[in-house]
Parts: sequence; structure tokens; C-alpha cells
Amino acid sequence: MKLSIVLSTHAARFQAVAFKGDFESNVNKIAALGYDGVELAIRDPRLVDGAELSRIVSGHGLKVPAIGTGQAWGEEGLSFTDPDPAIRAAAIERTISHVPFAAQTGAAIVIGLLRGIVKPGVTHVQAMDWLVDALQQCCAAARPHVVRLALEPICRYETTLINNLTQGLDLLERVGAENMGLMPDTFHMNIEEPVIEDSIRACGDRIFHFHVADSNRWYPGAGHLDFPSILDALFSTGYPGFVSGEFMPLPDADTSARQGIAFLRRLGL
Ligand code: LER
Ligand code: MN
Repeated sequence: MKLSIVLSTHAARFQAVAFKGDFESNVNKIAALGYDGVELAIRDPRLVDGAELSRIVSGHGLKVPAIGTGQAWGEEGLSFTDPDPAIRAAAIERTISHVPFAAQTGAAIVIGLLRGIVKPGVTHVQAMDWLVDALQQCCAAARPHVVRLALEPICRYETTLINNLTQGLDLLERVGAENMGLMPDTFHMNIEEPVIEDSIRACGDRIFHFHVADSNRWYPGAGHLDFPSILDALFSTGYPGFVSGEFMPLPDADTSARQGIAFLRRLGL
């Protein structure tokens, strides 16, 4: 099993990110703990030096399996489904601006909360139409660079747009792009899926990236999720990618990262 962990390139408000702060020392720590990759949360590619990030990451023998984009929503309010067309256009432009670094590193671009929530005065149907249109534009821009996008089903407490994998698969049908897939997150699936393993198996080869946290959003092993069974379902689809830790830095970032990898490695997958 290839394991990565989410690392923010800047301090961020989102609490379920284990490592924030000084980039190189965090990469160093993550590599020393035995992870194979870092998933980078990047608010705006213009604020980072992609070549320098790549140099640091690969210098520690790590890969970048995915780029998280949610800070553009969390810190700036950009979304594909905002009633203001200028904000929707900025969200599309921001997503497309991740393509060069994604192409350089082979990372998938994750679409989490950048999809937005259904704002007052907007119907769900309208929001879905905007979402489909935005994803089609982003996928078309990414395709020539062989870059993939991964939409994350997110639980009802954070959005009303695409809460579960079935809705995610329906969305993929509507978008109709082969470089668009899903990123299931075990924390969200624990809330939304009737049977987590069945939902994963139904995705087949449409899983482009995968987040793990336990039921309480602590590191895997700290809650009651059945990770041997969940990961068995994931790998039964032929999933070749990374299992990426996105959990709260509790009791502290170092302990959570260490305990998470120790638990997952013990599974022997
Ligand atoms: C991001 O990957 C995620 O899981 C969301 O809960 C962000 O709010
Ligand atoms: Mn997630």
C-alpha cells in the first residue's frame, strides 16, 4: 500500500490537516515516518514555487499523488456554484491554474468544497448544472496535459452537493470526461454510505484518489471503522493509487501521523 498524508503549503483554517507550517521540515518528518507521498493542499499556485516544492518533495523520495484545492473555498469563498458568475469563473480559472504543477508531478487535482454549497436563492438543479459545466471546462483544460480530476463526495454537514458515491458516479456520467473520477473519504463515507465496501466496489476504476480518517476523524485505528475490510474493497477494484491520510492533528500532528502509518502498515496490505 502506498501511503501519503495531507500537507498544507500554507497555514490553513481547515482542521483535518495533520501538518501545517514549515514545508521542508514537515516533508522531512513525513519521509522519516515512512510515508511514500505528500498530498499538497495549495490555495493558489501563484503563491507557491512549484519547482521548489517538487525539488523538496522528490529530494526526500516522496511523490505528490494529489493536490487539494479546498482552501480557495475556505479562505477566499471561490466556488463552482456561487450565484455570482465572476466567482464561478474565478473558481474554474483557479482549478485550471493547478494543471501545470499537477502535470509535472503526476498529481490528481481534488475537487472538494470548491464545488460549493447551494446558496440561498439558487436551486439544487441550477447548482448541479453550474457544477457539471465547470467540471467539463476544467477536465477539457486538463486533458491535453494528461491531468486527472477527482471529485470528493462530502457529507451533509458540509455541503448539499454530492454527499455519497452514488451521486458522485451520476455526476461523472453527466460530466462525461474520462479524466474525471472520484475521491472517496472514509470519514464522509461513514456518515453517508449504506455499506461502505459495496459503495467502493460499485465505483470500479473511477476511484482516482482515496482519503482515510477514522470514524471520529482521528488517525486510522483511533475510531471504529473496519479498515481491513474497507481497504480490501478498495484494492479489489484494482485501485493502483495512494491511500492518503487526512485526519485531525490530535493529540498532536506528529503523534497522529506516526500512529496512522503504524496502524495501516500493520494491516500488511
Ligand atoms: C476535504 O478533503 C474534506 O474531506 C472535507 O471535509 C473538507 O471540508
Ligand atoms: Mn477528505
